[in-house]
Amino acid sequence: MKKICFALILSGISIAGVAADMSGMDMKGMDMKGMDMKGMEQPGNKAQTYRTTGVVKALDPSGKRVTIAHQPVEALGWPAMTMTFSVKDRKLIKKLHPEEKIKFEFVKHGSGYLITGVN
Ligand SMILES: [Cu+2]
Repeated sequence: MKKICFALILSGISIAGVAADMSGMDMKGMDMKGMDMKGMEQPGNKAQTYRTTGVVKALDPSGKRVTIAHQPVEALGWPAMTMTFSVKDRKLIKKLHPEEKIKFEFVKHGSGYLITGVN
């Protein structure tokens, strides 16, 4: 009788132990995901950089703005849309052509968005 009770208690403990380990692992996984995202999007507390792809629709003659039909930007909750971005460096815009498909990165800049890199 005592032995049976002991065995039940032991198995009870091991089951609880496994359950605790598993929930611990799940939480660790979630924490790490959150940390990874923060780490990637806010390196050294600089402005957050967003990345997406799009098609160049219009190039402003001033060389400082470009209109892009871009894919959704999950980090901003943006659907796919066509919008105009400022461009940090005129050299970036010189490489672009209408209807060209590009991968680009941008940051929030004042009330608008500024493209900081194209590839
Ligand atoms: Cu947009």
